[in-house]
Amino acid sequence: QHCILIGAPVDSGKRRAGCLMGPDAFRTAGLAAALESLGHTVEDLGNLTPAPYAPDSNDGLVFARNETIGWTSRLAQAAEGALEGGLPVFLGGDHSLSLGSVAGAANYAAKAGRPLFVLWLDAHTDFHTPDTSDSGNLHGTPVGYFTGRNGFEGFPEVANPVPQENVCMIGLRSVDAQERLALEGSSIRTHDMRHIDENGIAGPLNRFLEQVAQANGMLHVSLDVDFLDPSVAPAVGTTVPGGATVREAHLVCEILHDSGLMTSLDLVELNPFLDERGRTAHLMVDLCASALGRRVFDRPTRSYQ
Ligand code: DIR
Ligand code: MN
Ligand code: MN
Ligand code: MN
Repeated sequence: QHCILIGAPVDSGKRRAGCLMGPDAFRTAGLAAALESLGHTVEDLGNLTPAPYAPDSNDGLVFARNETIGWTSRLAQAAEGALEGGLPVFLGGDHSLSLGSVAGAANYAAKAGRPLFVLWLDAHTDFHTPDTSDSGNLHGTPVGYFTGRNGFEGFPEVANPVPQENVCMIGLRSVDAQERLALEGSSIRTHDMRHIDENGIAGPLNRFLEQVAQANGMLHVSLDVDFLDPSVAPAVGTTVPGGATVREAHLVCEILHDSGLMTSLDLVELNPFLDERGRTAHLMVDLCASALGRRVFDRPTRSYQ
């Protein structure tokens, strides 16, 4: 495959800074070389900048709204364009980058006459709107945005909202009250950590992938660092104990590769400022490699401890 790395140093989606260093941490951890060693060609588009935006006053609850609007339009454009040429891998940046990456992928899918599906690997559901958010941090809103919820006035129009039944979330263990309410009335598929504990992670994933295959869908995968347990992935601002293990996460990625269905990928919320000697960055790179074909026996021997 032709992998297109797109640096998205988005740091406007929450107040704690650091995700802007994510793209270079992924590069330093050897992402391009890992993908090339699997036989892929890799093109690195460098880091994007947001479209021009009005300065943010930050006197209301919502943080850095205009900057996030600038990123959203730039990233939607970039996603739509890159999908013409290969498999875009967005190097975040915080999760607000997915307002743009998913909206752009949906525009591309609509042009191609195929439905878009989204796999959300996250401790959180990110189903807020700017009106329901308790934190005012827009990294909690991408799923709300690309499924077409109201409340995103001033953001680029979502031309092709992703149908709720095409969204599958795995890894959940931190859902705000307002998100829970909205999800109860939605057809988004949610799999919380208890479900994974009791049934394993492969079942719900395989059922979702069958649905994607049957519809000849495109599949955007959004991997938030906090999907992983903080004991193995500490470099994220919103750690939540009880997350996916290293093997659960690799299995998801290995199954994704075997399915051949993934058409775009976000690696988000890595905050290198909080990392321990690149440990989280390396794990994310290894997971990306698994999603692109690395098998257990191909893996370089590396200790995370
Ligand atoms: C929280 C945190 N639900 C919020 N969201 C995060 O700010 O709305 N998403 N960390 O990944
Ligand atoms: Mn998230
Ligand atoms: Mn999260
Ligand atoms: Mn392959």
